[in-house]
Amino acid sequence: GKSMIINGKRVEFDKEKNILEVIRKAGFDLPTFCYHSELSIYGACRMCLVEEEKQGIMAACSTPPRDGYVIKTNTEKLRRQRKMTLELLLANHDRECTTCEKNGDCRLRELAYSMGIKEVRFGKRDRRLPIDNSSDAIIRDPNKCILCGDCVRMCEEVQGIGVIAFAYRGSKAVVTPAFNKNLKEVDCVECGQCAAVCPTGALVVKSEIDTVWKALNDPAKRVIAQVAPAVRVAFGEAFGLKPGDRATGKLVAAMKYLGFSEVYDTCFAADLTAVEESREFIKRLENGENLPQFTSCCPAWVRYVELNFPGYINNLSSCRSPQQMFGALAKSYYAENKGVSPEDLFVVSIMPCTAKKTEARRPEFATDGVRHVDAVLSTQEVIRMVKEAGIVFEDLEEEPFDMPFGFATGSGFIFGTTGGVSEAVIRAIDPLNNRKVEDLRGLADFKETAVKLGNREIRIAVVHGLKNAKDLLEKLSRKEVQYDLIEVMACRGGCIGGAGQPYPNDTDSREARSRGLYREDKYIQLINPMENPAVKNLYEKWLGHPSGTKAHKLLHTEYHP
Ligand code: HC0
Ligand code: SF4
Repeated sequence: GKSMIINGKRVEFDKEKNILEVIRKAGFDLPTFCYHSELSIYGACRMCLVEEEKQGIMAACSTPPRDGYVIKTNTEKLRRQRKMTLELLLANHDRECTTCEKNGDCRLRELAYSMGIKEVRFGKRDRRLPIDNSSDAIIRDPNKCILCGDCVRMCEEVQGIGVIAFAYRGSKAVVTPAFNKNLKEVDCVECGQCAAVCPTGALVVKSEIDTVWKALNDPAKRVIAQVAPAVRVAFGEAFGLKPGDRATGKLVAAMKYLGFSEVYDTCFAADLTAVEESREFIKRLENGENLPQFTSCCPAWVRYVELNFPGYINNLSSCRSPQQMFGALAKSYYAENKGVSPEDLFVVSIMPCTAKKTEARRPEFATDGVRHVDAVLSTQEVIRMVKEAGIVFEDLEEEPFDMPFGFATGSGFIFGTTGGVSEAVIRAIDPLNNRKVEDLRGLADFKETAVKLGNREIRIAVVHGLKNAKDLLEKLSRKEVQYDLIEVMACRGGCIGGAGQPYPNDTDSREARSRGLYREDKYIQLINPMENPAVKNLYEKWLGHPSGTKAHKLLHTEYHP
């Protein structure tokens, strides 16, 4: 086989696309800002420089491996060059680290420390660019941008959106939406993935922590929470657990200490969604209308269809997402039962997602001006609140979710990973197909399967990452493919890969988190959402029949181009 020598160590290589991958395989790390194995190679940050015996200095990310290379990664010359590059970046960077949202996770800060930068020898640039605060989900501060282009490539290559790009040249270069517009004025779907790859504080998730503290400290408010499926398998990463490890019980306990009166499970609402969505699907199959049915629980995907494929709006399931079904129930059924007025009830969602912040603000999800979901915190925001409150997470005694919205079947759990919503719908339609939907599991870009329903064959396609959704919709428009049900999640891996999850949000983490949710599913006796006793009880006591008049009023919605 082919091999090269890295820092004196011989390493074989085969399919590695560049030297950087071989170096990492050899057990050495190199600093990078602009390299992501899932994005195209840009080679601009110049941090991954290495020295080859004959070729001299080269960028490891953009050089293909070659048999016989003898490479050093940490010579004096390289150290000097890297430090210089870093200092130049720092000179142009707003260095108000203590008040920066990215403080704990900033790669620039981390590298400045590990490389021992004590002073920046170059003058600071004097221009201050305006901060873009227009989005409900992310804040863009160009003064902290180091022009690595990660966000640009993420938005274009993975999400197929392409609303942010490089503009101007030389010292005036910036990353910005076209024509210097702000994010609200362009077709951004607020998926947040640009912020998830940003190495600095140039793109960060918009925090609602202060709003939630205020409500928690307000004696007139009763504050309750719902926790999304994907949060439980990522939350523990901040407290020494591995991606995919279950943190549910301790998370509930921590939230009680934070002051939430009750903590409920969005997985319960996901079961409810699967019930409604499957009834809707059966109706559409009978009438032959609006097929294929598109899942609609991912708000970035819904926004994407509204903006880019308005002709397909009626294909979206009219079901509200589990987040909004929960919100609607909280402000009606729950409020009435507890004798709390909807204004005094403060509903907080804990989500892996940034687009959920936007969804919760959509005017259709409010009654008489009172929002159904009052605030949305990302997984990372709750991690920060737990740390700020001085709660020693590791030592907590596990607590269960509260009832009546605290019980879920396996279907509710797998909603949080790509393929899960379709699998839940199949379980609700045809329980005999249970556990026969392996084709829809896993993190492949595109998945499909066919299941028998009576004597009819139902074709299902599953994609995640909006670029993959775009490709599928284009094929659908050209009538090259035909499906009855299409599931789309905007983020790769589904919600487990949401932009609100802890870093790194890479392939390995996503795989482990996904396995974690299937493990939850495996260890619960009930997997058919139709059999959820708490859901059944709710229909009996309050909603009437699945897909009935009251269920429609509270649990369904309409979309707007
Ligand atoms: Fe998801 Fe959801 S599963 S979108 O992927 O459907 O964010 O985790 O909470 O609402 O349940 C996110 C995750 C949710 C919703 C649910 C759905
Ligand atoms: Fe692009 Fe998503 Fe970032 Fe908007 S939030 S700029 S759509 S990556």
